[in-house]
Amino acid sequence: MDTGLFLQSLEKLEAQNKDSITLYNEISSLALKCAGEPEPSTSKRSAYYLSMEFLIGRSFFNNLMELGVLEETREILAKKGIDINVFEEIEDAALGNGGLGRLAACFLDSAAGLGLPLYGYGIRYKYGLFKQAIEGGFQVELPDDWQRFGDPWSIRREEEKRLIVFADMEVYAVPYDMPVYGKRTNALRLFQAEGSEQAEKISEYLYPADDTEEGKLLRLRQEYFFSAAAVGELIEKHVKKYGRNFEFFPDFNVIQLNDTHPVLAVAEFIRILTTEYRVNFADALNTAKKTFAYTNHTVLPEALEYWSEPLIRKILPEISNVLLKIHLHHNKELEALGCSKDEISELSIYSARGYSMANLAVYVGKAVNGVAKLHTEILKRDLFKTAFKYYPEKFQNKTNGITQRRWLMLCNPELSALIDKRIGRQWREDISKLSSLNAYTEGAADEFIEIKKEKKRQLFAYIKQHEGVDVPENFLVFAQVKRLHEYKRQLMTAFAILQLYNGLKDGSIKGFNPSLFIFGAKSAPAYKRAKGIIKFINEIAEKVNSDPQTNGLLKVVFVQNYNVSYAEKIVAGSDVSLQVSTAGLEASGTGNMKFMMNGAVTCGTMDGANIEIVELAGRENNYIFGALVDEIERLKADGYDPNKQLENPAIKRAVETLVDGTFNDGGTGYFKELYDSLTVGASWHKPDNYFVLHDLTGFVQTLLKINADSADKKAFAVKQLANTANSAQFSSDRTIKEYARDIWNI
Ligand code: 26Q
Repeated sequence: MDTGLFLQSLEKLEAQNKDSITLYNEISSLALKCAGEPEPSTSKRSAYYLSMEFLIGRSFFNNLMELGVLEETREILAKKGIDINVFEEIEDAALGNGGLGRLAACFLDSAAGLGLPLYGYGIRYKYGLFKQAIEGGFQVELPDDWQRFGDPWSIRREEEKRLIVFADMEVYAVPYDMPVYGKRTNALRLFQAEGSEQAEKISEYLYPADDTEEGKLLRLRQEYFFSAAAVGELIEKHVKKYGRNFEFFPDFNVIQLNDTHPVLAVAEFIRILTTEYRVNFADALNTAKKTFAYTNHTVLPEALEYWSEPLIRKILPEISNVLLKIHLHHNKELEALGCSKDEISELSIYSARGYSMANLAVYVGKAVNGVAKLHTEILKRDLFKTAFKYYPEKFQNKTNGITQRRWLMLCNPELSALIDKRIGRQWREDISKLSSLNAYTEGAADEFIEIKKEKKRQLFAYIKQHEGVDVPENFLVFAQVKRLHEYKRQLMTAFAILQLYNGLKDGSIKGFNPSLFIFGAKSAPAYKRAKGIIKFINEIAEKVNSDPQTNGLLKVVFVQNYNVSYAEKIVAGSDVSLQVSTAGLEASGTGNMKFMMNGAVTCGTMDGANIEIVELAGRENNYIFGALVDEIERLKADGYDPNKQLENPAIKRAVETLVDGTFNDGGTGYFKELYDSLTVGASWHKPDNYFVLHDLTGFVQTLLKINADSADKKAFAVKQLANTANSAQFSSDRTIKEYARDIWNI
């Protein structure tokens, strides 16, 4: 970064009579120019991260911070009478919908921060994840036209566009590079589809509805489009530099598949080698096996991808041929390994359901990793049990992480300053140093309490402005913010709140400290039960917040349009992180890590990375409840009957509000459907498939315990600070170092 030039030019920048969007574009463009272009890799091997999602959030503040000019920019603008916070009006780039996409963004940040050559490849969606409004308690989806603010952080590479060929259409993939700043400048390369109105549809929406044949085709096109563009480009670069010596390709390139969405890259890779360069199939496959690695992010059966053969054949006949060849080759290998018929059919890439992208990824991937210890164990034990039997060497764990630059330094400069004061600034370069803070959890507790108060003030002001809800400063803050899904059990939290409310009303709960529950979540537009849960929470919020008997003690707010920028405020201003998924189902979670780093205690189940969090920060500094994975498995085997739980009057009272007229779902039938899902089962699920009622009582007791413990402000702050002090392990710097060492060899 030419800091001098940037600051000088900024001083001279004419700011009068310009609106904030114009200024945002001018300042960003200036910074981009002074920072210089992304660097081509000088190391032998580079890693490429293929992902359908990159949930980067707002670039402005983060990039200026990474470039080391955020504070000066703030000051120079202040002199011009401009509050830098006006740029908070610039909306996030939400080119992702949740953990997997945010993880990709954290990884890019960490790799750049560590000086490692990692490049992201994805899609430049015209519209990101929908903007959510809550109207009458219901989720309303609005298009996210993020580019209307301009896109000053992207560089269009017209001259590097590539033609992507489908049987029925040809499409240009035009790259846009977003620099990723750190010790080195890497790039996130997003492809935009162009060439015709039809073509443009491919990069129009993130997750188009795929409940119709047309929708499925569009999604298939998206997956192939960016995978083929990425692989085509890497092969072309290799040939230019080293000729057709593809056996050396893996010496220079490693491609990480972020879940199965980019797995068609494998078939495209083999297609190009075999048809365009006349490499024989077996050699091409072998090269692929040394090039690709696969990360699994979920064990939920409904999220495993299958592509029907006719669908692929229709628009990608050559890919279909390649897939079939891989399948046959794989089967032969399995026979040679001595697999039984059943094992072969289980591992089969092709079956009656179509092509299994996961089986393909496990077969071709040189490494297969889960994203937290428990998750990886479950992959080895259940989902990929047989694959693990035959290829145990492929399986690895890489526990997720988050970037401390966005998730601590940027979103919580106050806490960062406290850390500086106690242990010096080295932790900013080497996050492992953060553990020295353990010596100051007592000594710095009072100061921490003041900082938490300040972050709450900031959060509450924002909530007041955006949701119209007033929260007094003394409230203890519980937050559950994440995608809306039944397995994450926002519904269980809703019932728990009702139990607290009932207990406060009838006097059975005494000495309760004022508490706020924050929810933030988007539901997939077609996911009816999730939408019902949003409405239910909003009905509860209205009732609880408007009851003068309790509203000095209990408040509920469902924030609209939860996104990265909202998260930055919520993680810094919360006391208690709610991570209450059914054990075995949350692969890792990363929100849990953000809260931990900002000094919140975890109230959660033994699931995903929660297990590692309490292992490191101490069980005594967190609050664990609920059935363990083994117990869940036993309950399933023994025939769990949720109706038994309803014999408990407190549970019954809370659950019956779904159907007894207490709340109104506006005639949608949502609440009855939720009730049925718990009591008789809905869709293909058993009743209470996620064990909400089973874990509810323990949850309520745990909430009450936390509430009581929080009365000793100092002791509670010590617990919170212990979480911050032990959070270095959850930096994505650590995760990326592990990928670089164990999988990428960069
Ligand atoms: C699958 C088939 C068809 C259409 C869409 C999908 C699909 C899309 C997105 C399936 C899954 C996803 C996203 C998954 C995801 O975000 N998983 C989360 O990944 C995080 C990072 O590893 C973990 O921390 C979370 O636990 C996990 O839920």
